[in-house]
Amino acid sequence: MTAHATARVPEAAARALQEARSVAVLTGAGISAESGVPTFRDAQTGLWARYRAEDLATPEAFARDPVLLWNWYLWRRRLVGEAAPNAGHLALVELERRVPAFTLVTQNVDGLHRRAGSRAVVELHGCLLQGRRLDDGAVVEFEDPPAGQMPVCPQTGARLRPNVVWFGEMLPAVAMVAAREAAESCDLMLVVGTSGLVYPAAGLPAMAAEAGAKVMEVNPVDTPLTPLADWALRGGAATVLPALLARAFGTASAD
Ligand code: BV8
Repeated sequence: MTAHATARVPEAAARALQEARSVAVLTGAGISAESGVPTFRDAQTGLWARYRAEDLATPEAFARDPVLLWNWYLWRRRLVGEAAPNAGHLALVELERRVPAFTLVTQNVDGLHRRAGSRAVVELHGCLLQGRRLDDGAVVEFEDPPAGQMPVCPQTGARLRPNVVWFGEMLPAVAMVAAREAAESCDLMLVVGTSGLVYPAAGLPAMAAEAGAKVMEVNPVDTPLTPLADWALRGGAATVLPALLARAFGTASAD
């Protein structure tokens, strides 16, 4: 039975976090919303409003129109470049310091968890700050190209694709193994800011629950994952996560 709570964090939820020896966190685009990075399903605004993200984030779309795809990713890179980690990202950095075993599995490609200072980060869907060489698959950092040009590898000049996982593509095996291990070995899985629609990432909370973990969801609204949760903390991550840590560890809350 899921205990719903608004910004007030139930004592039992705080105690579960305080007593957890191994915590796995699964984050989605919602944790970056309060950094000004639109969520995956709200991102299509302005000139991108006429496209569905699911239709753009595919190998077919890139093959059909690499210029359009790169313009979409360069626009998102600029959004992310102007964004800063928020109190929700920072609360997870604090949590990592307090828990003996901690893994942060993210579906996000914005790099904000690493910028916040999280260390044990598993980027299931890659990172849009990196490119991948089309000829040999090597992953490289690159500067935004001059307007109207496509990014190329600064070392070899090879054409690049964004280093992200598109729909219909396999997730990086190493990342998926690490994510599964974290889900199956944790006492508590925190599910933050995800609509729970994209697999295999959305299957991780069920894996954790089946392995005996407690599940705690942080989201303003119910999702398909809510029935799995022992606690559903209703609110924005930048408010709820600091409040949760304050109740569990007595740290300074965002309030
Ligand atoms: C795979 C990178 C094996 C790119 C992303 C048919 C053919 C092929 C595949 C499939 C198919 N049918 C189903 C599939 C599987 C498919 C899938 O799941 N599709 C869905 C749409 C049904 N999955 C795949 O294709 C995966 N690969 O399965 O390979 C395979 C291979 C071939 C054939 C079959 C199987 C690859 C999936 C990876 C796709 N790449 N991103 C890019 O970003 O450009 S996924 C994309 O969605 C992002 O990574 C995003 O993170 C992710 C999930 O979305 P969310 O993070 O949850 O974001 P969303 O906007 O949806 O929700 C935000 C949430 O935050 C909301 O709940 C909101 O309430 C909440 N929120 C808002 N504000 C706040 C908040 N929460 C807290 N605080 C706030 N302030």
